[in-house]
This record gives sequence, structure tokens and C-alpha cells, in this order.
Amino acid sequence: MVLNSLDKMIQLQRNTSNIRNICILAHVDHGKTTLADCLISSNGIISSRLAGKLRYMDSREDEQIRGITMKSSAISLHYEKDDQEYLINLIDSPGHVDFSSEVSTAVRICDGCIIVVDAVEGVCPQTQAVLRQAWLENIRPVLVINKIDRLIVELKFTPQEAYSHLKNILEQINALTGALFTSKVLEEWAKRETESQESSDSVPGEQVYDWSAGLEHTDDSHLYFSPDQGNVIFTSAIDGWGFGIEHFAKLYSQKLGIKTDVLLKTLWGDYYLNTKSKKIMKVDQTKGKKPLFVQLVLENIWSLYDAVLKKDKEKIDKIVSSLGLKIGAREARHSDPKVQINAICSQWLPISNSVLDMVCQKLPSPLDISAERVERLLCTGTRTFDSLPPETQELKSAFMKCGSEDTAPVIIFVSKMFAVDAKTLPRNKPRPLTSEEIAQRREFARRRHAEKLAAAQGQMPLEPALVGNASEICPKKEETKNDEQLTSPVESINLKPVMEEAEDKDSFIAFARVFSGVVRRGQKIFVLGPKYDPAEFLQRVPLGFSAPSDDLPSVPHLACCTLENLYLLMGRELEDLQEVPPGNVLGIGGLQEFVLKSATLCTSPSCPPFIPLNFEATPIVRVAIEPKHPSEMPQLVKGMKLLNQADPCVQVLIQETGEHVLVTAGEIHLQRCLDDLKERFAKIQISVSEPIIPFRETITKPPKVDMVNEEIGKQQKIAVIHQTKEDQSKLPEGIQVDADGLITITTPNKLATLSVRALPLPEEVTQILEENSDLIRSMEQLTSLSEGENTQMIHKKTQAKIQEFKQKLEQNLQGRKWRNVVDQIWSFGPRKCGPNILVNGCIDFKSSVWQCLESKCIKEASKYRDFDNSIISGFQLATLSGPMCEEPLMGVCFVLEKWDLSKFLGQGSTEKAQEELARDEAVSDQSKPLGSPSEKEQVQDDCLETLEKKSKHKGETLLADCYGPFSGQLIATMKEACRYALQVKPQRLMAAMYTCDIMATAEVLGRVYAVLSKREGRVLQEEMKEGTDMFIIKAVLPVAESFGFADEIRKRTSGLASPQLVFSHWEMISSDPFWVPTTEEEYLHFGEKADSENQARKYMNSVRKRKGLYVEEKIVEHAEKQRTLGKNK
Ligand SMILES: Nc1nc2c(ncn2[C@@H]2O[C@H](COP(=O)(O)OP(=O)(O)OP(=O)(O)O)[C@@H](O)[C@H]2O)c(=O)[nH]1
Ligand SMILES: [Mg+2]
Repeated sequence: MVLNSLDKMIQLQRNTSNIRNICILAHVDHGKTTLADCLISSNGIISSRLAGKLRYMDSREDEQIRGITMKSSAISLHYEKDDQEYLINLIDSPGHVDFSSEVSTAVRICDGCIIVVDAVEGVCPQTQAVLRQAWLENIRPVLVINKIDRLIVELKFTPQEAYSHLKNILEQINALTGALFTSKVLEEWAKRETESQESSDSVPGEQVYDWSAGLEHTDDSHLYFSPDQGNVIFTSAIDGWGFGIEHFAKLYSQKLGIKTDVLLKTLWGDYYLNTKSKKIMKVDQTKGKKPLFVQLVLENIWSLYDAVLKKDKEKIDKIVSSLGLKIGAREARHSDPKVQINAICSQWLPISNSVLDMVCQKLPSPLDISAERVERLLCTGTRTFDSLPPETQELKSAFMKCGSEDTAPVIIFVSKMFAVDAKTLPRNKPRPLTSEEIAQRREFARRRHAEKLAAAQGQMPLEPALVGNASEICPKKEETKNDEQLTSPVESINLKPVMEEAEDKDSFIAFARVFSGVVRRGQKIFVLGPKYDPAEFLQRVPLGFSAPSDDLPSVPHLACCTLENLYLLMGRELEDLQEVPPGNVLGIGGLQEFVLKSATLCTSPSCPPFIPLNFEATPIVRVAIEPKHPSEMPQLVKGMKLLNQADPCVQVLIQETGEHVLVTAGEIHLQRCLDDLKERFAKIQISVSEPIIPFRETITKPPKVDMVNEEIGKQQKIAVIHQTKEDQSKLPEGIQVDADGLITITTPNKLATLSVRALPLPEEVTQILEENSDLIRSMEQLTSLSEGENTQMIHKKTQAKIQEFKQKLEQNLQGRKWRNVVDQIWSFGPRKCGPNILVNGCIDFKSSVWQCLESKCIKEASKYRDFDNSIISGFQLATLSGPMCEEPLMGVCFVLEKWDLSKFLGQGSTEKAQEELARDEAVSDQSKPLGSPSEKEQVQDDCLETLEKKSKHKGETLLADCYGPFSGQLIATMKEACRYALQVKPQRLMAAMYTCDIMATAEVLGRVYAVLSKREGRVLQEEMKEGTDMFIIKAVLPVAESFGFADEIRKRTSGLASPQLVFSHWEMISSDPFWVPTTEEEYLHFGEKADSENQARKYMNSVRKRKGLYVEEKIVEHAEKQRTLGKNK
């Protein structure tokens, strides 16, 4: 096929109804990039022989070396079918979990997706994840079951077995879709229910509600994958073939004389052909009849593979001629059967036709965007679509129309920024020469040659300017003065310096899609930050103001920029464009200063920013980075900034300690980020710390058994109490602890006393808090702005959510200990949204996080009101870093049981009284004439007394002042109180856990288990994949033990098993990091010094060491000897 010209692509971009924006999604290694290669080769961009080998979309070197895709990238393809021409904007995405954020960026700008499933491995964890992502973004999927050749060659299935296996895969994937659909219907159902309740609140009796939306009544048949629906095809990307049943239905309808429609319905499923009556009947399994799919489709393919693999020349020739194919002599004689298969099959059942056919028929065009999707994109945060300003709601029609007229607002979403080498930008690329230029150059060379010859013969002196390479490319004016014509066409004169300058500069291109309007080069446009609120703009700016201009009134999170360059994304290449019509995927240059990772661009300020991308992976692996040479720090800082911009999911932080920290989604992601930093963005040598493993600190209930599993009896209990008493004696003076662990502490100026107790929260509650951290954050925002006028209207839905959250907490916090606790929750921490709570147990002061639920915020006039912020801050600080190793706390409830400020308040009143007293005295001095000396003495005595009193008060005030402001003291004291309250309880560390899915064959299963148990992993589930000899193992593994895990598994199993690690949850490490043996059995079992390794202590100390904290390590010399001595005594 001929390569399409840029003009053709530009022309195709204008026909919106024939555009398909699609991405390829799958589990790692299921063949996305190989499939993309096949589709690309159909456009002549790469040769069909190289399809599958080149992996054209993997343009990075490390992608090629590792054989996995790391970045999603786009390419535009042309496809023609039944005199319709289509433009397909294809995005290849990575399948590895570490890069799942790249999937999110791709899905957002597409309308449909191809889900690829490996026919052998079937549905894998990432298949589920990508299906969910597609679902959440409301894009339509079609299915490609790939690697069918493996069923023939590797698993040696018969066609019948293969059919059952394929049926099974389809059932699995449909079960997933079904689950997603059910949850969505139920959610909508619930939503409508609340809405109907709301509307019935306002207009009683006018309730129009369609109860038929229940599950039973909703038609979901179009959602499922089924070959007869035309949304499933079977392929072998590596061998270049693929088909949908439509192809065979058409073929056999002629041969068998059965209508195509009938065949379409029966070719997949348990139907068979009664050859005598030429009728299609339901399969009766007992009679051993073959389904049509086996008989008419699979058996043909199987026999072709069979002939080629057995090198049965005669049979091959027969098949080829019966199919009417022409195989090139080179392929026909090739010794490698794969080449032969590819040559035959790619002609017989070309994969690109079947895939692109399905894409064009079954996937929607940009014009088909659903109202639901538009509303979802526009409703950021806690807003509902109805609560948006009317101007914003009007934009919905622009989205739906996707119009290109001048009045249509331009709306663009940038889903990521990617760096390209400036050399590859079209403006820096040498322009291909036109045929005229080539002719002129030839003429020029010919003349020079003639001159050279003449010079050699001594007829003419050699012109120095004509010697040397540079003059060949860059002839200067003087050199060509004898032929003026030559100078003008050769335009590469200035090319070299430009390229050199651009060489080490990376250029950032925005990966974007136009949702409405025509984007033009040089156009001015608003850049809307994620927190931009159109309502705010509309309030501030006079009506009718819309076009972005320089004299923009300053509105937060809104900027204005010019679109400098527009590009057509062609895989590894970029092509310059002047304008881009709506519905297209494009690259935009020149946004580096305006967009960090993603953004919404619009010519209308009433557009809200799109909802944030929904990332599946949590960045968890952190490392600290330093330049090898300290003087290169500025380069590192700059490089990390660029890296942050270029990767959707990496986080770059500078910790309080001054360390530069990189947080990544996993080991491979980390490696890629480091490579990028070293070779691309910072270009310096760096040293990388060991991965920083996050922990959480918590407390637990006192144990009932000791470390050797003996029940803790009375005596031991006494021993334990003694030990805690000993511990308590370590507490500084002035802090009291009761037997229950209630800490009472006084501020340094002795004017306020706080009593705090720490309690472990039930696990379920911690989990609820974690799940709802976003909600908690918005509650916090609501409370702070509860006086705003429109809040009530906006937050109805959120309020319902908050109510639900509260109820859940109440359900899980039952029993005497937790009575009324939920109502008294005062704050969450750390950062006001974490999984710890502060409970206000003081009777006379009411203030809780649930205030936002009340329609009017009651500002309570309390004497303590002014200081509650200090207490909350103290709590926040305490939960941010715990006493064990300064890691954040988790699952702890602090109860402030008493709070005595009376002295402080009292002091305030004495000061006032004193002033009054002083004034009184002055008055009395004047009014009272001095009488007898005795009287005088009396007065003097009085004066002395008051003076003394005065100075005493003054001293106290001074004393108080030297401790700094009272609120500060309160913060510090609260923080200390929380820390001590923790320390008198049994403390535990919590470790981050990965879930790990490993697929392994039976032979290597033992080795996989060995590696898992060595690294403290725990197997949750093991099952056999139906129809194969593969086992699927689900396990959990501490993040702390996971480094090098994937490599070790791969090495030990010779590459047969490869794990996928995804962050799952936090888990308490049951051992006590401070434990020392107390009972006799424990002494016997662990030795006096407890020198067998304590995992929790090891972790704690390693964190403390890293943070430069004091580590209490017992250095024991001659341990054995000391013990014997001790025992003999
Ligand atoms: N037997 C067989 N192998 C295939 C087929 N398609 C792809 N492969 C092989 O599967 C491996 C992975 O293919 P890729 O195309 O890189 O897979 P991918 O889905 O892009 O992988 P990631 O991008 O890393 O998620 C390669 O070794 C391919 O040669 C197929 O149809 N049959
Ligand atoms: Mg790939």
C-alpha cells in the first residue's frame, strides 16, 4: 500500500463522522504492540515483513530492549472500506501495572478501545483493570482474542478443544462486564432514588419515576462480547491473520446456499450442520457432532498449520490454490514455517482488515459522544451537573455537536505531556528535496566535477571555496556567483546551526484531543488549572467577555496562552499542521510553561476543568537522589522538574530533610525514571539511595498470650505491669499516667492541663477512613466555607455521601467504649484527612467534623473556642510522625478527655482586676488626706502588700511569656500528650503490602513458593487455569521484601513465571519492636538478650538509621559467656 500523504490525512481529519479514536488495551505481553505493527503495516509505514518484529510504537530504546511498552503513543492511519474512507487515530498503551497511568491518559482521549486477550493466558489481572478503566471513562470496547496460533502450536489443542477454550475466555470476560454493568445500574438506581426523594421533597405528588430501571428490565445484551455481534475477532498478530465470523459467514453462505444472516447467528455457538438436509441444528453433544465454528472455521486453519509444519508441499499448494492466493517464490521456498504461514495467512485472512473493519463498524465516532460522558467529564469534585452555572451547562451541546463552525468554542483536553528530542520536530528536520532541487544539485555536482578535471589538467586554478564537505551542503553566495540560480533552492544553509542549538533541548509536546471547534495555530486560548472554578470567573468578569486576551482580569487558576505548534502524531514522527478540526487527537507544542501534566484548554472561560484522570496505580516506591558531584545540584533539580512533567504518575518531592525524593509506581517504573533522568533530563551522574520503604505506626490491644503462646497468667501480668511502670518512670516529670493509659500533661507555663488517651481503632474503621479520604477532604473544605451562599445547593449529593460515611462509622464503632464517639469526632489526621481520629471527650465543648451536615453552621461561643485550632494542630503533628520511627500513624483514636484552661482564663481576669485595683489606688491616694502616723503606717503596709502582689503577678506573667505564645505551647503540649499516650500502649509497625499475581506452570510452582516464603509472602489462593497446565497464584508480599522479587522469580523459574505487583493495603506486623523476654519460657526460647531476629525492630531501626535518629542498639560482646554467668548466679 502506498504511504498516505499529509494532505490526505488533513482531508480525512475534516470528516468527523469517519474518525475513530481508539486505544489498544491489554494485560502485559498479550500482543498490543504486535497488533499495532500489523495495522501500521497496512498503511505502508512499515513493511509487512517487519510487522511484529519491529514493534514500531515502542520507539524508546529501553522499550525495545526489555520488550515491554512503557509509554502510550499515537499514530494516525487511513482505512478504506466500501467507498468510505476512515481516519483511525490509534494509541498503543502499556500493559505493565507500573505504567497503568499511561493507560488512563490514553483512555481519556479515545471513544473506543480494542481489548486484547492472549488466547492461552486468558483474562488476567490487568485485563480486568483496563476493562474497568474503559468502563469508567464510558468508552466502548471490542475484543481481540490474540495468539490463537499458540493453541495450535504450543498447546496442541484439537479444534474442538480450542473452541471450548475460547468459549470459556469469552464467558470470563463477559462475567467481568456483567459485574461492571450491574454495579453501574445499581448505582444509578440508587442515585435516581435519592433524586426522586429530593424532588418529592420539593414538589409533593409530582413524582415521575421510572421504576423499571431495575436490573431485570435493563437491556444489556449489546454490552457483551460475542462473535455474532461482530465485536469479537480471533487473531494471531505474529502470523498476520485474523477474522471475525462475518468473513466465514459470507464465504459459506455461497458455498452452502444458506443465508448469511442465518450463518452469522449460528457460526458461533452450539450449532451443527446436518449435511444431508443442509440444515443447521442445535448440537447434541452425545452424538459427537462438531459445532459449525469448529467444522467450518477452526479445522481449516488447523489443517493449514498442520501442512506447513509438516512441510507437506503438496497439501500446501492445494490449499493455496483453492484459496486463490499467490505466494511469492521467496516465501514459498523459505525454510522457516512461520514465514510461510505468515505469507499464506496474511493474504487469506489479513488481520488489519478484520480489526479495522470491526473498529469502523462497532466503535463510535467523536460525534457519538454520550451526554452521560460529557456530564461526567465536566463535574469536578463534589458538584453535580445541574449545579454548574448555566453558561457551563450550555457547553454540553458544543460537546455533543463536536462542530467546526467559527462560533463553536474550542475545547481541548491535554492528557499528558511527553518529551521529544528537538531534533525530531518537523521544523528541525531536513526538508526532503523536490525533484527540481535534485536535478539542480546533480547539475551542480557535474559542473564541479568538470571544473576539478580542468584544474587537474592545469587549465584553471583551483578555487579554494569549492573544496571541502561543507560547501557541498551549504554553498555560499560567492561560490556560486557564476550561477545565481543555484543559490536559492538549497535552503539547508541555516539548518546546521539551528539543529546544533536544538540538539540537547527536549521539547515538550502535549498529548491532546479536540472535543469541539477548530484549533488553529497561533490561536489564543485559556488554560484551566484543576482548581479553576468558572463560577468565580463569571462573577468577577463582566458579561460577554469571552475571547482570551492579554488584559485578562486576574482569576485564580486561569492563564492564557498561544498555541504555537500543532502536530499530527505519527508514532515516532510528528507532522506540522496548521489547524485541527474537532474530534481529532493531536500534539501541541509550546505549552511547557503552562501545563504541568494535564489540563483543559478552552476559548470560553465558562468551561470547567475536566475531572482528573483516574489512576489505578498508587506510587509507592520511593528513592532519594543525589548528584554524584554536589556542584551539579541545579541540573538535578531541573531534571527532576522535567521528569515530573513528562510522566503522568511520578511524584517528585523535596523532603524536610532536604532530600530529593522520587516516588514511582514500581521497580520497572523507577528504573525508567532513573534512566530518563540520567540520560535525558538532567544528563548527570546520580547516586540513588536504597528504596525508602514506607511504614505506618499504630497501637494494638494488650496481648493475651506471651511470645511462646502461653497465656499470660496473673504473675506475668504483674511482670508486665512492672515493666510498663518502669517504662512510665522514664516519662519526664510532670506527666502523669493512670493504669488505663490516660496521660495528663501541663503546658510549660503551667496554665493549662490536657488529658489524652490513645485507643486502637477497629480494622474496619481504619479501612473506611482510608477509603473515604477524598470525602473527608471535601468535608474539611465544606466546613471552612460553609458560609458561602451556594454551598447548600451544590452539595446535596455530597451530604448524602457524608451521611452514609457517618453511618458506616457508627455501625463499626459499637460497644460501651465507643458510645457517642462518632458524634464527637473533632478531626481526622494527619493532614486532616488521614486514618486517625481525634475525639472530643469534653462535655462542655461541642464542635465536630459533622458540622457541615447542619444547614447552618452554629458558631459556638465558648471559652475554649479560640484554642481548638491549637489542639487540632497538635493532633495533626502527632499523627504525622509517630514515636517509633517518625512515620505517620494509622488506625489510632485519640480521646481528649479533659481540658482545663481555667488557670489561663483566670489569669486573664486577675490581670484585669489588677489594673482596676491600681486605678482605685490612684484615686484613693488623691482623695484621702493623710491622717495620724499610725494610719500612715497602715497605708504603707497596704501599699507594700499590693506592691508585693503586683510583682508576684508580674513575675508569673513574665514566666509565662518566656515560653512563647500560649497557642504554640498548647500545640506542643497536645503533640507530646498524644505521643506519650501512644507510648504507654503496645505499639506496632504496619507494613505496606503488595498483592502479587503469578502465573506459573506446575514444574516451577515449588520454586515460586520457595521465593515467596523466603520473602515473607503469604499465598492467598492457588487455582488451575482451566484447560491449561498453568497455575494462578495470588499472594501478598510486604513491599519491604519486594525489591528484586520479580527478577528472582524470573531467574529461578527460567523466565516461566513473572509476577505483577500492585499496592494493596497496610498490614500490622504482629511482633512488638520493643519486646524483650519476660517469662521463663520466653527466656528459654529466645535467650536472655532476645537475640533471634525481631523483624519489626529491624524495620524500625533501619528507618531510624535512615532518618538519622538515635538507634538503641545493644552491642553485646561474648554474649554466650555473659548469659552463662548470669544463669549460674
Ligand atoms: N505466538 C504468538 N506470539 C505473539 C503474538 N502476538 C504477539 N506475540 C508475542 O508476544 C510478545 C509480546 O508482544 P507485544 O506486542 O510486545 O505485547 P504488548 O501487549 O505490547 O506488551 P506490553 O506493551 O509490554 O504490555 C512478543 O514476544 C510477541 O512476539 C501472536 O499472535 N502469537
Ligand atoms: Mg506493547
